[in-house]
Amino acid sequence: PFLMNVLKHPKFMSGVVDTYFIDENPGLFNFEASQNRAQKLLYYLGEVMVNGPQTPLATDIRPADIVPTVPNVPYSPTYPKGWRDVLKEKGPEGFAKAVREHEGLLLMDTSFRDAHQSLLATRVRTHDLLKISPFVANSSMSNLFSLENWGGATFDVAMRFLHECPWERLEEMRKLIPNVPFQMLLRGANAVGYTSYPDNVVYKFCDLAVQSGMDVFRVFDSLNYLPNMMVGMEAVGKAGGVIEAAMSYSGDITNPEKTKYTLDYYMKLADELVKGGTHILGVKDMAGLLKPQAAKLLISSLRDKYPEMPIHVHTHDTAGAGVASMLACAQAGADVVDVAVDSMSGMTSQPSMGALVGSVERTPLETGLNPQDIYQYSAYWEQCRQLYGPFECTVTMKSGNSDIYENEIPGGQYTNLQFQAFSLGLADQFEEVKKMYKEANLLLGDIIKVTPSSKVVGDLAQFMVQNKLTPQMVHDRAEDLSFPQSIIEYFQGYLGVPPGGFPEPLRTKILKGAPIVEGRPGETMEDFNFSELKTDLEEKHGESMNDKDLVSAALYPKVFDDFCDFKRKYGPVTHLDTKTFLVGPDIAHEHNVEIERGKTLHLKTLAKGDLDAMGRREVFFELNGQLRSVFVKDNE
Ligand code: 3PY
Ligand code: ZN
Repeated sequence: PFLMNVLKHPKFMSGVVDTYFIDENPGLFNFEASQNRAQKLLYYLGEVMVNGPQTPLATDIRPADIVPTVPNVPYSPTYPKGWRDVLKEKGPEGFAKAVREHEGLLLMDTSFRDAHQSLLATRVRTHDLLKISPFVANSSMSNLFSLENWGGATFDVAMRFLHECPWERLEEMRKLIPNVPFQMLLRGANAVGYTSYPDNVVYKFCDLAVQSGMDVFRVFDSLNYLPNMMVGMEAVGKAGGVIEAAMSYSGDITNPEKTKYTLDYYMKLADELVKGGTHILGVKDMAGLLKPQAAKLLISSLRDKYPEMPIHVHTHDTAGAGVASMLACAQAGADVVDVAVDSMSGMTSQPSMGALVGSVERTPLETGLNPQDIYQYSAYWEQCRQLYGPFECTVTMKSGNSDIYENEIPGGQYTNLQFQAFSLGLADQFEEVKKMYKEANLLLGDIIKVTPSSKVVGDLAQFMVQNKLTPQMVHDRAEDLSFPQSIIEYFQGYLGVPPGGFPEPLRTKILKGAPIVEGRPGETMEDFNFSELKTDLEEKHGESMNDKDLVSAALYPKVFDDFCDFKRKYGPVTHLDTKTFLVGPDIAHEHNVEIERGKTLHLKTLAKGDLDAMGRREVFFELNGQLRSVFVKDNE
């Protein structure tokens, strides 16, 4: 095989080789690696065929037999200029200024992140994202303010369930979309995790994210706790990214009975974020509570006070008022609002791109997005979505739900809680959990609810339903109940401090003398030791680890270890098409797997053998015309 590689090498064929030829072309030795990778993939496919899906499926719907049609884009040697060109030319401050000066309404498309986090359990794979990426770069989608494509739950889910590297996803998308800014969701001092990390982890994460192609960072904290937000903001700023500090919206500023999260509260918080150096002011309405009237009041007040500050608003369409609210924001002076492409919009996702674009057509707020492009883009996503039937929220969710105005459950969590209850056959229990969610929130101090604080509220609500506890009983019996760990940690101060502080005497009763973290949790944490981690990981996995691997491991130690073990065993499963990845190939099915550019495996699945004396089955394939087989232990 080495000789074959040499003979096919273009430089060798052209005759211009000297004695350094081999040294300069280490790729000549790649034949072993690729054969190895092919064999590992066969082993993966065999495993799925013998023992079933290797990633847990949530519904009975099978992935559709469909190859989503990628819309054609006219070939052009250059990309249309987009907002990323402005960012590269002018830097974050100049970019913010240009956004503010722009006349029409700008849109962020969440289809690559929040939309599928909300509707498909964050399961959309790099494979399907990359296919539609050239269309985003070359169509009128290139006029988007940004494409939200990273952060939030995607980092964790990519490794844990999709067995792919989140950094590679980002870098691959960047290669295909050089002109549209990428945006991510950063959970402040929690980075892309569920708890506080030492500051140097957050700094390194942001630095590497910018190096890998990230542009705009929406920084929030799940309690709107300013010191936590500041760490994220500083880390982004230092890395050279665009800081979008976002206030998480709760309550209803137009309701005089709601006295905690008032217009005054948000104006003061905005002041701190502006003083703290944000480039863009974000309003993050994670539960879809920002009704049009409140949107008008909040955004126009911010607009008046900060005439030069770009304002970017995020919402979820859970109740069904998303388009109306985003329109109200735009009319009140927001520069950018969030939408998801039509077929990935609505319900707990973002409001519809096509609906909003249509609503402002031929007005001064015109978006620059061509409806014809939206239809094609949406058609791709509609087909793609069929591949993810096993994670489809519409198995249980059939419509919008305005009860979020009462319970304030964030979009992504609403889907999860409903799913959990329905899949346990406890549809009625969902109604109970929602009611208790409201009570749990009040017990915890009427807090901001978004990852990870929303998990604390959800855990307490479920705990109360399971143990048939009323709020009064929680108060009375707090010292004797064994609360879920998340609740104890919240009261210990591991997430930071909620507005108005922790409720007493409940805190003292629940903690029973457990230690308390004062102030910002990261402040008292020792720097994370990356060089020690490197040595440990390299020893454990027998391969060299780069900085991105180290950050993945610092954020998610166990998930990262499992990811490495999986990759070593099964190879680059990210190259498999989604149906094959999830449920394996059918017998006689033929397909191509491009394991690297220009290197394609032609695979045909032939047969699955009988159980042998050792409890194994032999699975037969044709790989590039040659018969191959793997033995897989049957776990039945
Ligand atoms: C996340 O933190 O992942 C969110 O989407 C919060 O809204
Ligand atoms: Zn969201």
